[in-house]
Amino acid sequence: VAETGIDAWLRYARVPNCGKLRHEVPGRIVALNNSEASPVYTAGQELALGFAGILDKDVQVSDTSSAKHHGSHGHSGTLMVGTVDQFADASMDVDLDDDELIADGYHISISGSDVHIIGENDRGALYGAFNYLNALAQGNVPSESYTSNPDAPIRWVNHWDNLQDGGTHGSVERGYGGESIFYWDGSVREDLSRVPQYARLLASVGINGAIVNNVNANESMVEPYIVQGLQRVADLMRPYGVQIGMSLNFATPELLGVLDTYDPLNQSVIDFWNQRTDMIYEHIPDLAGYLIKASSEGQPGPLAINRTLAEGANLFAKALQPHGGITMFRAFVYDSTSLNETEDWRADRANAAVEFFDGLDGKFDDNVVIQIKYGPIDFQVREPASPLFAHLKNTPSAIELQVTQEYLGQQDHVMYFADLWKSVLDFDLRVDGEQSLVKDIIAGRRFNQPLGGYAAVSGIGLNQTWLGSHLAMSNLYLYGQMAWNPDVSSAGVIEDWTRLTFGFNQDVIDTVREISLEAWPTYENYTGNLGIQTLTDILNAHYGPNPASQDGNPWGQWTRADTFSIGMDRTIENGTGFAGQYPPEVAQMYDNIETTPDDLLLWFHHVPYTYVLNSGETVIQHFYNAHYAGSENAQTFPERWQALQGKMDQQQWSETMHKFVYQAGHSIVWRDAINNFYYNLSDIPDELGRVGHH
Ligand code: GCW
Repeated sequence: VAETGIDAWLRYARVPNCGKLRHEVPGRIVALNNSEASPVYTAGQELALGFAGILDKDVQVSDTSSAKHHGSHGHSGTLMVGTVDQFADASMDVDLDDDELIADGYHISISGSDVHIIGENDRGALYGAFNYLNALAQGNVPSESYTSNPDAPIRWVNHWDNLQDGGTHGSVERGYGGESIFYWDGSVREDLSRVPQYARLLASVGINGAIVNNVNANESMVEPYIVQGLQRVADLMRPYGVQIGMSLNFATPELLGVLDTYDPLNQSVIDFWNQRTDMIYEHIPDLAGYLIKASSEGQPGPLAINRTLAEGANLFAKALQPHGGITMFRAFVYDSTSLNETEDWRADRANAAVEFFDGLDGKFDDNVVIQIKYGPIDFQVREPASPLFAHLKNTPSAIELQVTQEYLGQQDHVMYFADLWKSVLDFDLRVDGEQSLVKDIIAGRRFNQPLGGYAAVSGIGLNQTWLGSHLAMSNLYLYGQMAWNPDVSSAGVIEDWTRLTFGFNQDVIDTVREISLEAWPTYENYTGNLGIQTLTDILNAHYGPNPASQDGNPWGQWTRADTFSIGMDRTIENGTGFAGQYPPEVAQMYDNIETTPDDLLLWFHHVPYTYVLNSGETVIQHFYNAHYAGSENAQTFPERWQALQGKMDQQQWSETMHKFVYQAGHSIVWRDAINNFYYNLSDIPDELGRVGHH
């Protein structure tokens, strides 16, 4: 089947108990908006598609005109979907059971055989329909009314897609699922058929925005021929409630040759951005906003011309303000050229974000949101929560996650991000001595911000699996679920996803859940332990073991490994001072080696290889043991997967099997490369005789 995977978790495959369920769902669907661009219309179509696939039940969708005449259709009932206002306009009772709806939220009201899916807005109605279908596709007909509201207003994906890449192809930076679905040969594709399929997946898990080009942005993005192409993208996503936004290059006016400056305080620069923004909104009236990477990794920005990051961000915010757009301004600001590891013990890239944003809290316009990577470095296998979340009390913030597995096996190693993301979202930063969970800060609850939320680098491409791996799609599903409700259970989400994607076989569900929950600790074990970071090649591919590449360059992802000792001393007195960027209680915990958890020991402290951990092992012995344990576990994946043959789609099974066999082998390469590297450096053999000589 050539298309296996395209529908991902939205296959609407027939459920085993469809004969029974068919009679428990309404026999009639009414969508209270018949405009094809409306998510409510989409909801009606989607419900009909779902009933046909899941239940083998053909149901026509009718619209508002017939809504009033519903009433007694015997036991067959009516499923009606629309917004609160549309229900009222159709003279229907809007019974929310006293629950409150916020933007994008929905209430599903079940009374007898009638079902009302009531969205606070059009998008909310569509989310309610998808939620109802999610239950059906897992063999359950919802029998009680319920309400669901999103935890945070911003739930976006980011695309690092390039207009072109040397040749004609639109490539995806850190993408492992093929070419861009948006671009080709320096322009927007003619054939955008994958775009609505993708938007459908996004909508089904509550994602409401998509930045459609790389943060390392091309200045052509604001040229009319690109904007016209993006209008087509926006038109295809709008029926799914996904608003598009764009990344911009800070130096655009200069790079396009229109002006000889990009100074955010210069009136011609301000006029340039106002005019381009007005032009963009003529084509895309619901543009979500802009995403800006500035003054980082060689990208132009305000710092080079002595303007502040706030002045830079506000330039775009002011242009967007009349249109209701948002500026997402990235906190990933650091100088990748001047850090010197050997000469400066206190130099530390991890310090950059808090230092660069120092004094700026409250200086941003109301429609600026600071987008912060989950950790202070860069999507490593384990990082402490970025301390910047604790510093922005008067500025909304969003967390930046990666669905694409840049440092985490690039879709060739299995990964399931739930517990990694929770390790940051659930972390208590103790701002002002009070509970300050990262998830509460970004949702706007902790500091009373109207904006905030989630962004994830998606990485999908033209590959029929989207991400280059069937299992990797669980992370896109998970991302939407967690941005909607960060308290979802890691195990529950993967079970749902597996049922929806692979079917009802209990062995399949159990094995996918078990392997997925083991994936992160397994990978951490054979790549980088104790907070030393993912010991991958950081100079180029970010793939495969290369511990030597971390040190001796200005990128600042250092381990400071020598013949006796290892780790970044980030303590306050003797080290880089990074620990001191946290509020006092957390700073104290990390500053003190006794209270630093083992899994972040080398993130915060520089110790001899013989240092004894809380676990009782030495650092070096932990390295050896963990690498063996991780690799050993990865080597169980192929045989555990083997047992599922015939219990799920054959193509998906075999493509996944291929990945597991590869991973099992590559985990041995990782194990031996890392263990030998540290043995050669330290000359301390493995107590169990596996590494070095006795
Ligand atoms: O870690 C780096 C990635 C770059 C990326 C950058 C960023 C888009 O390796 O590929 O650039 O982070 O997040 O800006």
